[in-house]
Amino acid sequence: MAHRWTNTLSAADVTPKQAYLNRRQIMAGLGGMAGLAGLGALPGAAQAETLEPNSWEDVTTYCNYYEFGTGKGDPAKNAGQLTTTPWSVKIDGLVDRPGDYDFQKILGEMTLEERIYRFRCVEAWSMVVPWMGFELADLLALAGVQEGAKYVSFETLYRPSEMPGTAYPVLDWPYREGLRLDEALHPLTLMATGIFGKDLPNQNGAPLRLVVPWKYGFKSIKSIVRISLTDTQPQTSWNMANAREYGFYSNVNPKVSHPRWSQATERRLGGGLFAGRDDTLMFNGYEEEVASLYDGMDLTKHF
Ligand SMILES: Nc1nc2c(c(=O)[nH]1)N[C@H]1C(S)=C(S)[C@@H](COP(=O)(O)O)O[C@H]1N2
Ligand SMILES: [Mo]
Repeated sequence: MAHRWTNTLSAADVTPKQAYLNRRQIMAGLGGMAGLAGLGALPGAAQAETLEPNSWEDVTTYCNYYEFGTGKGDPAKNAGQLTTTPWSVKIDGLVDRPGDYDFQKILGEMTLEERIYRFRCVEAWSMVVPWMGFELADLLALAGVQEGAKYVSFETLYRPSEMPGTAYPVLDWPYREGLRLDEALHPLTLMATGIFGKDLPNQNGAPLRLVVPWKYGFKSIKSIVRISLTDTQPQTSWNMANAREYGFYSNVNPKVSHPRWSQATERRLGGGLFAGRDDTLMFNGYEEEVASLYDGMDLTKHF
């Protein structure tokens, strides 16, 4: 019987892990020639070949989740108090079946195999994370995307009683993000529900958060309670806070510098003292998969 969560793609088809590893290996090979000159590059290159996931410790203690404070260690300290059951996600706007979707029920109907694994890296500190989750496209299919929809907007829970960071106006709460519909429907776009085969820790965005592997980390909105299909480009928290520094698209693009720093290289978190900086890859290494989404667009304007 066809299950509505059945993924027609096998993990091998959709997980660019293999392709990603190959690409990194090639990069390491190329870099290795020049890199041998500098001793510091050696451990970095060896690491790139295996691309081991970061440790549970790295992933769960070095976080960005401003609702729990702006320090990287704050979410791990403060997010424990967040209540994540029951959890419902309102899906509204240009959909056939708007409503409040019970997240635990949705998850209960999925087999473990349907919650596939993916990897990602994130902006200035980059991490390799074995995610569990399902395609955002699957969730949107439940609600039935209507003809005129062009964008998807997302909102995080706003619950001041459990979110001490929201007492400060660092961002205009609730946290908001958005994607163009074709980006949202891309099979790489993940609704993450777990890491390392376990449910998501609160600090990483329990019970469900977005992961867009070719974009900067801030697009990966956590603890989602609302998804709206719209025909106009949604507002996003970081763009609202500082439009000059944070655009709607937020694609990883080493050629476009952040106004205050270069983005041409990255250092993997947890790589150790001697880990060199790797060249940041266009679209975070997923160029082959996603570049066509931006054909004809000037990515220095649409950053
Ligand atoms: N609701 C919410 N989502 C958020 C953030 C946030 O502050 N609030 N920070 C973003 C940023 S800047 C990053 S880099 C990633 C970090 O995800 P991680 O802590 O799981 O590595 O979450 C993103 N999602
Ligand atoms: Mo970030």
